[in-house]
Amino acid sequence: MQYYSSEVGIQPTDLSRWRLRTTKLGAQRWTYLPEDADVSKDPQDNCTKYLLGEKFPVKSFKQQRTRASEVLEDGATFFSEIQDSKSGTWPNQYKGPMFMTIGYVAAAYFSGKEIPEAVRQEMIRYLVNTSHPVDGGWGLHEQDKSTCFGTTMNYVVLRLLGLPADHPVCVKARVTLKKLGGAIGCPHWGKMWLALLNLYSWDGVNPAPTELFTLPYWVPIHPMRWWVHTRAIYLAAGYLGTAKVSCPLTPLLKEIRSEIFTKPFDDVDFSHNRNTVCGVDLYYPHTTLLNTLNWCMVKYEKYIRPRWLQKFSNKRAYELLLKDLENSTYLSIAPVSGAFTAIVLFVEEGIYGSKFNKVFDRMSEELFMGPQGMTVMGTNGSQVWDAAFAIQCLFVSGLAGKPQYQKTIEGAFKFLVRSQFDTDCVPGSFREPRKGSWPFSTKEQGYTVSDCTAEAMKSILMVMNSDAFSYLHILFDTGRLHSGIDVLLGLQNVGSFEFGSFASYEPIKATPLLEKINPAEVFGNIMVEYPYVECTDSSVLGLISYSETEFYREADIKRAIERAIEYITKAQGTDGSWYGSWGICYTYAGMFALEALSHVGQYYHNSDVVRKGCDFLVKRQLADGGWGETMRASETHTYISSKKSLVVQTAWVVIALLLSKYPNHEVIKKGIDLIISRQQPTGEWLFEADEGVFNHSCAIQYPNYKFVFPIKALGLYIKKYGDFDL
Ligand code: LAN
Repeated sequence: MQYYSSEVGIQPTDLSRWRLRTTKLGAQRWTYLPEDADVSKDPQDNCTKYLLGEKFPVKSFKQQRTRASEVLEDGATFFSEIQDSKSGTWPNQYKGPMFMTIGYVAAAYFSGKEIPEAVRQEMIRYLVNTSHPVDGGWGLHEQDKSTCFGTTMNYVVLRLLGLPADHPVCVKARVTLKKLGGAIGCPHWGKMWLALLNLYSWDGVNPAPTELFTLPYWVPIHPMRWWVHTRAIYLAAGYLGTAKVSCPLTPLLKEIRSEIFTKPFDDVDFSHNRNTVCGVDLYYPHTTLLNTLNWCMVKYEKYIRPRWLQKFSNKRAYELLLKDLENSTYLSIAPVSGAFTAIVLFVEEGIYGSKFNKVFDRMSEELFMGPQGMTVMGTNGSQVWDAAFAIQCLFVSGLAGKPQYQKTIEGAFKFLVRSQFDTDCVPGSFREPRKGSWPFSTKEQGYTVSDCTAEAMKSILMVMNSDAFSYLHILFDTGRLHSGIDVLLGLQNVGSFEFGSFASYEPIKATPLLEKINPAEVFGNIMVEYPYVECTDSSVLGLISYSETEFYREADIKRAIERAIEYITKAQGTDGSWYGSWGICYTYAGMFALEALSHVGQYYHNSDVVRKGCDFLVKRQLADGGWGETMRASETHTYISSKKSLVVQTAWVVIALLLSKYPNHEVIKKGIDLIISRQQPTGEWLFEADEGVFNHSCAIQYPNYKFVFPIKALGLYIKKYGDFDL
């Protein structure tokens, strides 16, 4: 495939030299073999080839498939082929957000750490390939319109990585940036990165004082009650803003200063532009309350704050940050907080600091290669989440017993077993018990997620209850699930407004009114935890699957399921829909909700909720027989159909309808036909559009969804209606 980068003279590295190294715990690291290495001694495996967009001999390749069951098996075979044999996971370029790479590059530049040449080259290539085809800018996420945030950050990244200002890509991006009003319109995080890089004055950045972290925990707005991501970001960024650190001005930074504003740097009135955010970027405008607080904070920092207090509160923030690093084996929860944290450690310890070096080193696990180049991902991967769905789709579709998938399931199962948390967090880190639960990516990352725990538990139980895998039963004792159940039950919300629901990482600990001081400007719902219908659905499914074969806290589990079902019912819109917060959008949440309801005996024929839920989806079937939703649906909270159906969303709806026992076979069959028609001769399905979302405004790709959900949909269909000729 021809990429834009080659048109503008940006050459790829030698792709045959890239290797993906993984560990048993799922860490992923791309390495580039040196020029003198003998490449043939260390051949690329299928997983790596696939991830680089290269061909490999495919077992399932057939000239012509004649039966639906062949479609199913070939899809599953291809998927098995791209499993990483060492870890048992399905590594993928978990990309989309366009504000992650700045963190890695800024941390490297700030500290003087070298970025390996091949990485540098591929990062440039990725950014060039994802620049907007018309105006050359970048948005909040890959498919977004150009925004001030995206364009400023990625322009600065390109320049720091060495692309000259007169390169056509930079020239084009600069025109767009100026049209957007220049870097002055960046949202809060953008301004912070710029200030750290000495490309902006801290006077123009709204304060994030670390004094907040010194408050007693009973204060209802204490930051350790916020959403785990937001508090991790503001812990590190708050430290840096409170200390007002900036890297020394270099000739390159001086040049960039002169390129990103609409007037000379010295003429920019920073302090009067603290609240300036480019209109195109703004998703979540400031409230008057936030503006007032910011005004007060600025005065406080300038005239009132004693030096000792500033030092004291930063010391407190640093202590908390070190605890977080201990809990996350120096990964931090995700790349944004990780990069701010790396700079904090550099400031504290200097270039030879052992903690700084550990954090910087682990940042490499967030870098991921792909056909368009290399980028920093949304997290250090999606290992546990994907492995859990992989096991489930093979079991549900009746393929688990077949010998050709045995190794696949075994690998994924062993990975899940290894990934269960076996320690709690260090005392004083304001974290919930985590022992027994599971994360989204890896055990080393350290953060429990409700639905990941439930889905992992469900998958482990599938294997543990299967005779075909009895040889694996020695590896796990279901008693180990007791503590997982304890964690999961503890995550259920008990407040009156969100009663019975599950949030993402923790139970809700503060009021959503805190959103009134959400300073991020480009994201909604980031301040606190919220009840999420998908997390609640998965949790119900995990608890039900557990209670079918295990006996522990039976009454508590029963009550938790009842309460959760009540919540799911209440969360349904009057039109029968459920809004999806982590996938796009109503089709995603609809599938999870209807699956959960089906497991408590609610189907189309006996439940109004299910009937309405199915009818909502069926009404949106497209002429080609499938379903498709765009990112606009997540942003605007209204179902917005794509023109052409998408395989993943079609699979979600088909699964929902099948599990709900939707009576009209025609409707379902058309969806199945669409899924079949999109399968490639290799057995794979191709990327069509972003499947995931977060904070209402940022799209993110889940590359394994195009396998696990079509496989599950086809398998369920064949089980119910039988195999058929194509
Ligand atoms: C994720 C990815 C997975 C996702 C699910 C498991 C699918 C969900 O059901 C629960 C929430 C969770 C774990 C989740 C939370 C937010 C994440 C970590 C992400 C969407 C991936 C990237 C995102 C993170 C917050 C990005 C940093 C940006 C901020 C706005 C703080």
